Amino acid sequence: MTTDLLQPFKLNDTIELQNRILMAPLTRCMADDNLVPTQAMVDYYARRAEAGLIISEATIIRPDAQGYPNTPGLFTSAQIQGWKKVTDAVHEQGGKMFAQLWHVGRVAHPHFFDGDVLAPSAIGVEGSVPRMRELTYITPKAATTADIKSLIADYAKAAENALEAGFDGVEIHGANGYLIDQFLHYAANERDDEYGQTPENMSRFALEVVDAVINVIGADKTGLRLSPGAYFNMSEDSRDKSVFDYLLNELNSRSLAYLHGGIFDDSMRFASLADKTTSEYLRAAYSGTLVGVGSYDFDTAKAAINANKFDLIAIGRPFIANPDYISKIKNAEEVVPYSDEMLAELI
Ligand code: FNR
Ligand code: 8K6
Repeated sequence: MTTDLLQPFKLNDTIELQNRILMAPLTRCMADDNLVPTQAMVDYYARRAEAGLIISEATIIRPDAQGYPNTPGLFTSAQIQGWKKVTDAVHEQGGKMFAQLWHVGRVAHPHFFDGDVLAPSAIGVEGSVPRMRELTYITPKAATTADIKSLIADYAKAAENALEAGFDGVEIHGANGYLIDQFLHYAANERDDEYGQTPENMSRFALEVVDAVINVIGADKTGLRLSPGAYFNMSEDSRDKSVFDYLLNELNSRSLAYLHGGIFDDSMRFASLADKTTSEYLRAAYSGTLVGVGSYDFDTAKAAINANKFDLIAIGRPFIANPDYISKIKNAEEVVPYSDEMLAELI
């Protein structure tokens, strides 16, 4: 029997999705200067409510989490109220939406806030903030144990704020070279305390964030994104797989809503993952619901799900180009190809 991606999917006892096609988290840098979602963002997300689940663009948990201009937040009451308008509009159209909780760690820039740039270790990245080339990245401060405790508490607070803002749950952004991922990779983590050096220690921050969020909103409302194939602002290290092996084994006992791979092209194979693709590696190591992503279209996603490579598909760029992506799939209409110029406005 073949799986129909357009039929409902039960994520768990509390959440049922209207189909298996998720809108991937997509940073658009369009919040107002107080990092509050705008009416244009309300309309943009509402137009995509036919997705099985919308995952919001990455949303910062506190001021020092920011590394790009006008990325929305979830730490002030104005931001919570702004997101409430978005989630109300999505719910009115019959959709569901999770907030992606974000801290960029060492790719934060003090241009955006007062205070230190925090990271696992004082190892900077080359380069500068995209589209703001004058903002060169600085060497971060290695987070103290007290900093780490406050970061964990702020992820939990942001999760609580997300529910207050009407989200159906959250996706913890543990991927793409940002804070949580920095702890998980040897290239960014040279700590010699209980957060570094061994797979168990390097997984500790990720697991403490996951457990703190679960504690506040429940595992059924908590998803996690991971990108074991290090590729963005990070270099590959053959020891990284042992960290993810440990982490995924621990996650197997957490009953998360889902685990989501983070990758732009899921046909890429990683030497550090025993030559597997992101989804192949995650499928083998993780026993819960897996979301695949990365340069899929409807047909390739359907084939992958029917081959049991993952359970749900997240679609990113095609959703930028096609607000009515799901209708087009249902009606077998042609999908408009994505191009980078489309990032200039929200359609
Ligand atoms: C992204 N991606 C991304 N990922 C994430 O976890 N949080 C984010 O905020 C963003 N932002 C973002 C912005 C833009 C403009 C792009 C193109 C991508 C990655 C995205 O979620 C997805 O993994 C990739 O786009 C691959 O999927 P598609 O586009 O091939 O379906
Ligand atoms: C100031 C105008 C802003 C216009 C939108 C910009 C979108 C920027 C996207 C940044 C993205 C982050 C995620 C990405 C990973 C890329 C990896 C190769």
